[in-house]
Amino acid sequence: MIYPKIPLAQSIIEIFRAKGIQHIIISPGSRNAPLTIGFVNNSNFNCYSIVDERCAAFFALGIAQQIKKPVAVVCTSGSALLNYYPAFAEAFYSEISLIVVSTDRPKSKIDIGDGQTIRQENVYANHSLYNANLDEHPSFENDFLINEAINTAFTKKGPVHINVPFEEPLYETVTELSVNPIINFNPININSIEELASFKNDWIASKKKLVLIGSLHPNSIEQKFIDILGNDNSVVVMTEITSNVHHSNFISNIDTIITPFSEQDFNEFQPDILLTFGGMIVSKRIKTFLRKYQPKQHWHIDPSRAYDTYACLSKNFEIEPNKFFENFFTKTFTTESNYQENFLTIRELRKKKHFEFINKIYFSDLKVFAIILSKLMPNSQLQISNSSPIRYAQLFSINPTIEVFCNRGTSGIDGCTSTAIGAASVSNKTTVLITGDIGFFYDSNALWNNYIPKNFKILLINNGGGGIFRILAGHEETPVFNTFFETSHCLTAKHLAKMYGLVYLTASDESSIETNFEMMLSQNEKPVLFEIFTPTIENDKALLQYFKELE
Ligand SMILES: Cc1ncc(C[n+]2csc(CCOP(=O)(O)OP(=O)(O)O)c2C)c(N)n1
Repeated sequence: MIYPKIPLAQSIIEIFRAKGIQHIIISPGSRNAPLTIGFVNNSNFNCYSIVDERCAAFFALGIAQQIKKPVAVVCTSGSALLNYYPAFAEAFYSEISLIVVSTDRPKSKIDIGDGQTIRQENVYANHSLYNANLDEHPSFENDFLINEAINTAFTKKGPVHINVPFEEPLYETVTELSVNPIINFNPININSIEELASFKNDWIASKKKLVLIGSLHPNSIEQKFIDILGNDNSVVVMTEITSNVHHSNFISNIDTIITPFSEQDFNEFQPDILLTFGGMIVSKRIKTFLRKYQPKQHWHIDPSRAYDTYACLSKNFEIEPNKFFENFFTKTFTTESNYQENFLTIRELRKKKHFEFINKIYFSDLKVFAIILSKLMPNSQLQISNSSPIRYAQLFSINPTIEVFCNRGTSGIDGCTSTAIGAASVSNKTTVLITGDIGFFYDSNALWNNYIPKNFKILLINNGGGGIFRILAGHEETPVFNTFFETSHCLTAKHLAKMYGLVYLTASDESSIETNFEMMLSQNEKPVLFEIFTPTIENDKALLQYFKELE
């Protein structure tokens, strides 16, 4: 085996190995050479080379999102590690474990005019779950910090930072280890189940309970608990597309249901108890509603943290949802109520109006989403970009065997493609990314990647700019709007597809989508980029009319 000569680099590699960190995404540089050499020459690790650190970190995030274990990124000193920050923040808010290993010069070389040198220690302090600022000399303390960083990434779910100073020479190797670092594993803290009796009583007594489920990994919630919630007439369950939870009595198209609500409907809908779990909520309308019509109690279930999103958080159960339900639903009970029934009646009404509208609406973003979402193959993985793509997608029901993901931690447009490629690289399912044009062109370096699976497919909805800004209030058709908000353009992805060796398909009407969608699905020898052009100035009108005609 080949090891780097520097003992600190050896320690890092040995601790990572012992803790089962498997995927290492490396961006090129000299300062990180000891780690690059060590990781690449060690068969315990899958190493990936990605030049652009922003893309590399989002790619890592995509892998971690799928394998639900920490993934490491390794870079050189200087501005390199600042490019990890967007993904670092996304990991923090999406609760995905990312280990950033930045390499550095020794302390004595900082701020003395050396090149590629910045103040690296604690650089992610605002969003980091743990900062291990190592010392260049091998020590127990270094080992302890590395262990703590990795243990934190495993147990707390989120990003951690290890900053590693190396002195030159950096490229020397040895064949025997000169260190035997300490390895310790944190005992996992299982939070004791609190006395739930009083909460159970409130739950049973309440006739209007709203359960709102944010983003969750597929199969997170046991079916028996889904059934209990879905079959309780006093419970309305609203899910987001990223929750990956399905039941015939759940309401999955939140905006479609509540946008036409009158004052009276909102009053009837106002819950006594709001129970939430899962990650960030996309629907602005449900947030606005709950902030205005607050429940008497808001309980959130999450082992790591709870946001007071509706300014009425009364209880955070610091426990996994399944464990909570196991202890909560200990015996069967019924609460007389027609809360759920009322909303299922509304849902049926909306469904009818929805289909009437979708069938007659002209070619537009809305129509395209209706077509493509209905055509996605079962058991595939769907990655969706920010921001209007995820909002459009929420208006439709999709096949429950399709797993859905979106970077909603910070809702950035800066790494959706990279994340999707990372996720696809470790998934045995066909992965489809649906993205807008600005998000796609922003992250086009994502395609500078040798690990894109052959069955990866990008559906690029090119509406000539940031279509979301046409939908938002405040839109006025002025040059200022076009230049500074919409950032309108005439770019296409044709040449990018050619440059990166992707099969390129286009469509600009329903029939060309029909033909080329089949081509896209049958192409499994190369990744496909299917660019669908929609009419820039018609899109928002179609959507606004949709919400009007739901009533
Ligand atoms: C890194 C980052 N910069 C800016 C934004 C603000 N923003 C949100 S959506 C959007 C435009 C997205 O346009 P596009 O990808 O074409 O999707 P469309 O809205 O047209 O469907 C921008 C600039 C953001 N979310 N993230």
